[in-house]
Amino acid sequence: DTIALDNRLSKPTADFLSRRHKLLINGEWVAAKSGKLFPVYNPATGTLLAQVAEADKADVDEAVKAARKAFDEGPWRKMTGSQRGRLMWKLADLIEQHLEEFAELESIDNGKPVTVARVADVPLTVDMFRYMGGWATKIPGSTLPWSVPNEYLSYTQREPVGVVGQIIPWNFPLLMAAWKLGPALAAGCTIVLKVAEQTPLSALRLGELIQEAGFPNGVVNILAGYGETAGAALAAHDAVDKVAFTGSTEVGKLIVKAAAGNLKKVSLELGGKSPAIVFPDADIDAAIPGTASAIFFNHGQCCCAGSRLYAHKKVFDKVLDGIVNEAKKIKVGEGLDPKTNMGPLVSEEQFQRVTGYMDAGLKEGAKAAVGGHKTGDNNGYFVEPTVFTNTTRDMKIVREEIFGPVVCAEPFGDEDLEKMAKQANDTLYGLAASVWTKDIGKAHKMASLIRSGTVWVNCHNVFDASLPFGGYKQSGWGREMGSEVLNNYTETKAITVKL
Ligand code: TXE
Repeated sequence: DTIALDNRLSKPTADFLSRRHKLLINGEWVAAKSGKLFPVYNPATGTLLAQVAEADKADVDEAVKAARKAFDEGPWRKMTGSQRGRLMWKLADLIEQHLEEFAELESIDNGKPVTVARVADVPLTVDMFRYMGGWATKIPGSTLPWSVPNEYLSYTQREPVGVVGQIIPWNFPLLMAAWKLGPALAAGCTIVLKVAEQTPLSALRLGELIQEAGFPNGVVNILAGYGETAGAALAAHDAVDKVAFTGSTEVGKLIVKAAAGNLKKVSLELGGKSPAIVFPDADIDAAIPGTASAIFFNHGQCCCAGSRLYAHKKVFDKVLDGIVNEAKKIKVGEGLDPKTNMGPLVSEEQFQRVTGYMDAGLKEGAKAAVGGHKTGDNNGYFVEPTVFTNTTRDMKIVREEIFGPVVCAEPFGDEDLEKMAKQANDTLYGLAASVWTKDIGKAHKMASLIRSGTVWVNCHNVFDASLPFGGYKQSGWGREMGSEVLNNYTETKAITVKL
C-alpha cells in the first residue's frame, strides 16, 4: 500500500500526512519501542492515509513514567491555575488557527463531512479548551461549620487526582480528546491519552500544537495503538491514579476490572439507546427534522443518538412520512465532497456491525420504511439512512446500540406519562432522551420521569461545554463537561485544625 494524497486537501493537511506519525512521550515524538507501525485508512475510499507508530505496554510504561514525573516533580504542579488556563487558551487559539486542517483530517480519517467538522467538531473543541481553561482558577474548597463553635476549624481543598489514563473512541476523534484533556489539565493532572486505532490523526496533530503552546514535557502524552494492548495496559497500570474511558459498554466493564488492581478512580461514558418521544401536541414541522437529525447526525455514530422513536398514533404517519423524506434527502458520499450530508461509517468492522443489525431487523420481521442496506461503491463503508417500523420491544434492533443511521419507529396509543416514561426507560442504558411537545407541564414531567443523564425538550444532540453529560445505568459512571467533570479529576481533602 502506498499513501495516495487527495489533491483536494489543503497544503497543511498534505504536509501533516507526509510527516512520520510517532508517539508523544515526555515532550518528544518517539517511535514505538517495538518499532511497529499500523495502517490508518480512509473509510470513504479504503485507501491508506498513514502508517502510525503502534504503542503497546512498553510505550505505555514510558508514557506513564513521564506523566508521573511531570506530576510528582513539576513544573506542572507548581504552576498557578492562571498559568495553566493561559496555556489552554493558547492551545485553543492554535486549534482555531488550524481549523481547516483539523476539519479535513477528521473528514478523511473518520468519514464525516468536512462541512460538519468545520462547524461542529473543531469549534466545539476550541470552546472546550477555553471553557475548561476558565475553571483552572476556579476549583474551590469550602469551610465547614462544626457543631461546637470555636473548637475546630475545618476546610476542604480540591487537589488534582494525579496521573490520568484516558481512552477515547473514533466517533468525534478531536472533540473526545478535548472532552478528556480539558478538565484534566484544568484540575492540574498529567495525562496519558490513548486514541482510537481507527482515527489517530487529529489527536497527533493536536499533540504538535500542545508542544507549540508550551505545555511542560510529560504533562500530555499521546499514544496511538490498539485497545487490547495499549488501552488494556493503561487501564491496568499501577502508577495511574485514574482512568477515564469513552467507548462501548462491553469494554467499559473490562476497564472496571482492569482498574481494580490498584483501585484507580474510574469514569465511563458508554453506549446508549436514547428515545425521542413525539406527543400529538408537538410542533410536528420542527419535530420531523429534529428527530431525523437526532439519529442521522454523524451517521448515527453518537452515543446519544435518538435511535428509538416513539410518536403518538395521531401523528405517527405524518412523523414517519416526514422522517422518511428527510432520510431520502440525505446525500450519502465522501466527506470531502461539500455536497455530502452523510459520509461512510468509520471502518469495515462498524460497517459489518451496522449492516448485520439491518439484516437482523429485516429477518426478525421489522419493515424498512426507507433504507435497510449498504449503498455506494464497494470501496467505502456507506450505508443507507434507515427507518424501521413494525418493531417490537424484544427485537435486537430495539434493544442493542447499533451505532449507525438506523432508527426504530413505534406508535404509542395513550398519553399516560408514567406509561410513556416506562417505555422510554425500558433499556439497559440511560444516556439521553428527547421529548417533543408544546405543553410545558408535560415536558417537565417527562424530563423528571426519564432515567437518563440528559433530557432535551424540542431539540436533540444539543451540546455546550457548560452542560454535564453522562449516563444512568449501563451508560456509565460520572459526568463529562460542565463544572461536574472536575469531580472526576480532583480529590477532596478535609483539613481540621484544633483551635
Ligand atoms: O468500541 P471500543 P468499538 C460502541 C458502539 C460501537 C461499539 C464498538 O456501539 O458499535 O461500541 O465500537 C479502546 N482495554 N461505542 O469496538 O472497543 C479502543 O482502542 C482498554 C460507543 O470501536 O469500546 C478505543 O480507543 N481499551 C461509544 C476505545 O476503547 C480498550 C463510542 C473504544 O473502543 C480495550 C465508540 C480494552 N480491552 C463505540 N478494547 C460512545 N460511548 O460514544 C478497546 N479499547
